[in-house]
Amino acid sequence: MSEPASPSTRAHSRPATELDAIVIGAGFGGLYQLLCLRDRLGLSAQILETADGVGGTWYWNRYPGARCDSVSHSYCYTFSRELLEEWEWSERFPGQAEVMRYLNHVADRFDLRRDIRFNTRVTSAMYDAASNRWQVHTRDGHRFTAKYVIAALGCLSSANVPDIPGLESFAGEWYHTGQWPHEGVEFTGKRVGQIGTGSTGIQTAPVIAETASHLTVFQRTANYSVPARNAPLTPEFKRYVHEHHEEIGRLVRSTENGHPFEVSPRSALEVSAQEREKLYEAAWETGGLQFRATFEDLLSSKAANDTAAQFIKGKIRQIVKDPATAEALADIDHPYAAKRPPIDTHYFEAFNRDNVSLVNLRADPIERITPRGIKTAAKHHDLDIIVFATGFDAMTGALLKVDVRGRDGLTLKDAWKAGPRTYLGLQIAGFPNLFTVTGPGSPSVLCNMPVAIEQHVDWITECIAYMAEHGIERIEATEQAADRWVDEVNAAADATLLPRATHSWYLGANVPGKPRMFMPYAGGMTRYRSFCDQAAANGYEGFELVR
Ligand code: N01
Repeated sequence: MSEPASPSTRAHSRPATELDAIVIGAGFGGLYQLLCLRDRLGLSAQILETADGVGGTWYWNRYPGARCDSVSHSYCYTFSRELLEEWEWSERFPGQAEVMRYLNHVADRFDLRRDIRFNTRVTSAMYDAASNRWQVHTRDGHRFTAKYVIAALGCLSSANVPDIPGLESFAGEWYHTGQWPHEGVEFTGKRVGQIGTGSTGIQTAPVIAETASHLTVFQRTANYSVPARNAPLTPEFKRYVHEHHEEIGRLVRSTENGHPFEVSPRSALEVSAQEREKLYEAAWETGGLQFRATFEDLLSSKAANDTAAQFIKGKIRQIVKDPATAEALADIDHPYAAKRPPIDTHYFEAFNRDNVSLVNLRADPIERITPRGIKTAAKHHDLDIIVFATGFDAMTGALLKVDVRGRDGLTLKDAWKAGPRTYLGLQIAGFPNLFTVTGPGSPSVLCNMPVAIEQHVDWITECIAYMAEHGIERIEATEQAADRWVDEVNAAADATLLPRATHSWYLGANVPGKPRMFMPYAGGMTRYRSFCDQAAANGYEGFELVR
């Protein structure tokens, strides 16, 4: 998957396309950013997008069962009243196809396609100090120059295929869930092996099991999951949503994680065991990520968290009939929600099917992939298809695949050698006029993504407008501000149980050799937004502005 580090010679012979701004990526972030730059600020701007359509992560993650974990009425833009009024979601948790319909509708509704260049992979972005412009090169040999580059590549867009020996020898088919073929995969009558039991694996296993002759799930780390309880939206609920757009918008912007539910103010330890059980039962019946909000201290107190962990483990043991399988599924080694908590549709129930089995890799590790399947220490598993639900080189992987060079030739790879270092997740010291939408160091993946994205895009847009108004040509986060921000990001994470899941992708631990650093900002959206707003109100404090 390595990209050419420098533009082809062919590229030099073509004139560069000159723009005010280049946006990389046509997902939720890029689409809204283009609209703001072009239609609100009147700038010449283009999105460069690898895929042949809009959608970002939703374009690539078409695996069976792919569904949003945020409730539909909060998983949307709020910037346009008309858009809110004309769009109607059909299910509590929208499936991949419905989210794609929504994003395609947005692209058409705001006439965005004319400024999106599809099938265009950015290979390098280099800052030229003399002209104060970025030189952007694409794999197909085009050159662009722009004053601003806005990286909207998504937090979960660089697929992580583990380096398991023998993969190249496998005679069957194999797929990564994040690069799923558009024509789909036929599982009927096939022996399928699925590696990975994160949010993706937990969504896809029950669906694959419906048609595969056999599904073997290879689990390295057992995981919690709570039922999604997805369902079609009732006419009454649709009416409620249409009548309460403003209230819902206000709510998602006021909560710490951008979801339309409040976290209970109660501690799990201040109620009786009986009352606690009743509340967990009710939350289990309601389903969804809201389970996390049953008590205020689930992510700050290990003792409180243990009560939720024990409840879910108890549910797993109740649901899964085979005691050995139940034990392996319930043998979870980290606090509940310290890794991104999955929600599911009959995941644990799938293990009661005759055609589904579990391999506990902690007891029986993978040795290699063979032409016929997967060899673990204990036995050979014959397979026709291997599905890698093995996640992403999250938060930094996609941008680091681009050869980004800032001031004085500083490469992003060098700047982030010890882990991603940003100011507010919005800018990187040494990289003037480069902005990152939901970059590392911002709440991003700990928040309902469209809420985090709108906040970032609005901030970036206002910042660029301020620059134009004040004759400022260059903005760059200072080293001191970035240092302070890294301390804040670490302190925010350390105040929670999140870093205790030491194998989490939040820490970069899922990719061998990746520096370990807690990447998203765990201090909550309210606190985060006030840092951003304050910096702007103080004339972009923490940034160097050059006229
Ligand atoms: O990826 P993951 P994901 N051998 O990294 C295992 C978002 N999302 O695609 O835990 C064996 O969470 C790995 O094991 P371990 C959401 O934010 C959103 O599931 O490292 N196993 C783990 O079980 C989510 O958190 C939605 O020990 C290996 C799994 O693969 C994020 O995307 C839906 C392995 C990877 O889990 C990523 O979720 C889905 C190896 N070599 C996802 N390498 C919606 O809201 C990795 N694993 C729609």
